[in-house]
Amino acid sequence: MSFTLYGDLGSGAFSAEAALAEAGAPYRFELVSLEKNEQKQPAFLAINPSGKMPALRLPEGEIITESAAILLTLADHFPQARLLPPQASNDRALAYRWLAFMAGEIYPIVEIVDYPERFMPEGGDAGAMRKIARDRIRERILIIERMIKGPFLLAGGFSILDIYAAMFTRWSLEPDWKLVHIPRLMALADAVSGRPAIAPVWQRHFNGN
Ligand SMILES: N[C@@H](CCC(=O)N[C@@H](CS)C(=O)NCC(=O)O)C(=O)O
Repeated sequence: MSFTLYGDLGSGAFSAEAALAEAGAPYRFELVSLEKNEQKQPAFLAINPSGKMPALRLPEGEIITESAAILLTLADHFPQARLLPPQASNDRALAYRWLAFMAGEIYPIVEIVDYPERFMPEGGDAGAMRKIARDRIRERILIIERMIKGPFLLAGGFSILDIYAAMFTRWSLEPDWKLVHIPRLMALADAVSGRPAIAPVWQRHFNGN
């Protein structure tokens, strides 16, 4: 029995697919085109009423949405893949902390960058709104940058946190800014994208960038 992942390339579906690949899980990728706005069509709204990707259908049939919930679910399903540190460890608590931070404090602002018109009155200045959103994302990404001590976010090594953090380095940030301000996060993204199981997934989603 296999998982079905719904999403587009270059979207949050990357994080779910990278975790599936890292766990060696059987899955099928069902393309939902952002360009064609398919996430807002009835077929996909029946899967996720909020019209957002990724969505993951478990082998048992249940649908899970919200990228952080998907990553945690996959870590539970595949304990041998060690996608999370041991239960009740210090690192496990930190994993929850930073996963919640990225999901709650950074990811929602990506929607403002992508669709500023959703957040302002008609005729408003979308460019100005997008700029403010980008500034907030940069501030919050810098918080992640500062807490990286080793190659990965947690002292104990690679986890789903790294997959998630690496994904945010591909969105909304200018190349020059990234080089100067988030060298540790960029090195972390290189380490994630170079993992044997994730490398082909990264290539498909981000064309190797
Ligand atoms: N809370 C959701 C946010 C997902 C999200 O915003 N996904 C984007 C793609 S990266 C999306 O589907 N955007 C389409 C839209 O908002 O219309 C999660 O964590 O998975």
